[in-house]
Amino acid sequence: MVGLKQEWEIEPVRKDCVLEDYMGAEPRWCPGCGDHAVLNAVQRLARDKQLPPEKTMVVSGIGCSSRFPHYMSTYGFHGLHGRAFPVACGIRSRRPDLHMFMITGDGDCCAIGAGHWIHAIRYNMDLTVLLLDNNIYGLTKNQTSPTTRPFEKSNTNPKGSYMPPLSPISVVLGIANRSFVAQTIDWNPPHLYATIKAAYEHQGTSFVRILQRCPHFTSHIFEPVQEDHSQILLMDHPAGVALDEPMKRLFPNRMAHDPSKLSEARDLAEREDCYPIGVFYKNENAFRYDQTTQVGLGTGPSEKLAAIDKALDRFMV
Ligand SMILES: Cc1ncc(C[n+]2csc(CCOP(=O)(O)OP(=O)(O)O)c2C)c(N)n1
Ligand code: SF4
Ligand SMILES: [Mg+2]
Repeated sequence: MVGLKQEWEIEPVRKDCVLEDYMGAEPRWCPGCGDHAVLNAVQRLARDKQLPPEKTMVVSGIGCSSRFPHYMSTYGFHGLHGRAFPVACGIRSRRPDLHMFMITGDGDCCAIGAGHWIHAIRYNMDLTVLLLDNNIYGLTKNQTSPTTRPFEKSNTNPKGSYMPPLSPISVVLGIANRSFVAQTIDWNPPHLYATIKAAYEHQGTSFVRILQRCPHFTSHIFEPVQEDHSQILLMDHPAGVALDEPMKRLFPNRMAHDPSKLSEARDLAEREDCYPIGVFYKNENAFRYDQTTQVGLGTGPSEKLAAIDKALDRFMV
């Protein structure tokens, strides 16, 4: 079914979709930018899940990462800076039939969009949210973001950032009704793919922070982590990200973490000696606001009029 109005609906002839069916415009990110890897993972997932392109929606704010919808051959909305969450929630509140991805950056989500971020996580609508965190404002050419580490120099802090960085994972774990919180890295395609897949399969708002390389401005930040696998802590649990043997061999630091344990998840999120990757927290039974906003979706014009009349009748004198 395609179209908002019933009389406009057409039924497309279904065929098997290949990767090219999800590829939009030629990506204009810098060579080596981690955004390319995330795009590849989302396109592969869409192909593997055979998501109908006309039923798939990618919403973003503004930033390098937020150019994402242009590069998908699906529906998309490249919105306003910091406003990806309200746009995505608005669409989801009326369209239960869509497969929805939301792309945001550390500036877009954690700075200007922070108010919307908090409430959207609490609404727990069915959205796969990918935060591409390169620790910097990339698009506007090198300004300190809320996740920039102390002493990192940028155009806004030429002598180095003064502030302790905000931990997006700790923030989300602290919000009421959060239901899926994970972290991954853009430079390990199997873990990136498996994390996005687990997020997509979760019913509710799945929040994934992706440590994202920005070779143009912050190459020195994740390059050492890429070289030294011991800086990664692999969270291992049957309810978390599916790990294969090569992944386990690559990352020697592993620990069992049950994603139903919130306080353990919070302790892990606060660790500064390593980057934990995998699922911190998952709750499949959290309240979903979209299930309330979607009530009455099939109501036709005459039924709506009758309902309004009935409501107004209560005020008759
Ligand atoms: C209301 C508003 N304020 C500021 C800007 C300028 N602006 C555009 S993108 C951006 C920061 C992008 O950083 P981030 O979200 O981390 O994305 P990245 O480019 O790093 O992927 C800013 C400040 C804007 N477009 N709109
Ligand atoms: S500036 Fe950084 S984030 Fe933006 S496209 Fe280039 S490498 Fe990617
Ligand atoms: Mg950024």
